[in-house]
Amino acid sequence: DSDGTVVLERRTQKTRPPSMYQVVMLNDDYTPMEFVVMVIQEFFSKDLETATQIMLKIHLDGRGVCGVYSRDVAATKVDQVMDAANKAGHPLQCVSEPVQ
Ligand code: NFA
Repeated sequence: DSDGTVVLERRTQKTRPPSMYQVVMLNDDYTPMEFVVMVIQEFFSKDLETATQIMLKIHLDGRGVCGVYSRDVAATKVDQVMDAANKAGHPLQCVSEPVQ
């Protein structure tokens, strides 16, 4: 254009980074069910009944969503869960992934 710079037309929609992330907990054979329920209550603000349902879903299906948050908050939740599990000596694993 007038100052000689090149301007490329964007013909496709600009891709935005995902805004929401689900915190997914994974099953293992060793972490006590009571510990998982406690962690879900404490870090995901669930009552005992809801936390128990989520824990059983993870136990039966291999994984389960504990909550959906912004990227930063989801990452903090993962850190909190992994910290608590490590300190208690349990192999519990937790990851965050973008909501499709
Ligand atoms: N599978 C574990 C057990 O039988 C319980 C568990 C549930 C672990 C959910 C991790 C996540 N003690």
